[in-house]
Amino acid sequence: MVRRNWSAAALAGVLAVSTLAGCGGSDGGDGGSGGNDDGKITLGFSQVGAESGWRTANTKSIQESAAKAGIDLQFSDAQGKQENQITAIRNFITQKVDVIAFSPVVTSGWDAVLQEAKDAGIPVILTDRAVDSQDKSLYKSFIGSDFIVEGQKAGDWLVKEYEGKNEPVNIVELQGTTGSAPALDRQKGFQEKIAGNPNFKIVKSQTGDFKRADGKTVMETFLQSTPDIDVLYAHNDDMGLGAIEAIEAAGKKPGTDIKIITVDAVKDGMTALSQGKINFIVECSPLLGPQLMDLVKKADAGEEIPARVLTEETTFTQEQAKEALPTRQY
Ligand code: GYE
Repeated sequence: MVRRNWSAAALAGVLAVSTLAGCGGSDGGDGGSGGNDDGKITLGFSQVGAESGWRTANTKSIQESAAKAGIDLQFSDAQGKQENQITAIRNFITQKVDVIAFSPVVTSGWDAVLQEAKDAGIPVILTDRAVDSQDKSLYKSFIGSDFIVEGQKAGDWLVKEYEGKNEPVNIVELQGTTGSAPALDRQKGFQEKIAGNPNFKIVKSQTGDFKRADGKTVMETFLQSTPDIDVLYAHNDDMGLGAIEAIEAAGKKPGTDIKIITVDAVKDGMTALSQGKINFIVECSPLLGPQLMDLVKKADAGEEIPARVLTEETTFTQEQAKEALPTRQY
């Protein structure tokens, strides 16, 4: 009880101070760190966490491009939890930030908080991952990759790899975070492409939460239960890299005994690809910062912005990885 009283008193003090500061500001009384007292745009950004090399590169891109664009970035790390993201977004609304952007950890459960942002008149930009809200007016734009196309590219490569061969192909799949847009769509696109050939069979499919350590432990269980694995499809490089450790520990040769396809093309993944431990990588660009800042400026100015901004991406074979590695940014 005593503690509660203390924090209530402390909170009252903070509120009093920020109200005073707000009164002195040019735009009068909006207080909080979201106030435009310094003339800068304030962007509240809720990041998923730090689960992968992709995420680290994405965070760096957002932080660097905000600084370059002169945007005041309020960055919040949700540590992989949706409830933390919802709390962060509510805090941004209370602070009256100018624009909110976030990378939703999962697709569902956003309608209420997005409605709150809309009611507060704060434009929201989805970054990297989609939500399943039916009301598209709850956000202004969605910038990021087409994850279905990424899954299709992975499937296309596999179909071509086994062209003309008539043998059973046992595939294991390491899924990304359960319920996340990239996990759902990379699975869907891949399945679409391999469906036409009855030789292809996904014998095991489980989440590795986009993390290297989880990729390793799940692959260990796959190897124990399924001796004849031909192909691993991992929804990101990190899980593939963890799985490589498990495959090597089991005395098998990754890339040869078990063919490996991953998504992202971060430096560690590209290195393993160039070494022959991965066979094919579908690129997913984390460098969303510069385009996001352009959208933030336009949204803040009340300009029309495109509802969907797609990222340009390619794919890499082992040879292409060797060529691309020296100049790879992330
Ligand atoms: O592929 C994975 C990360 O949402 C596209 O999240 C992103 C994915 C990326 O953890 O490595």
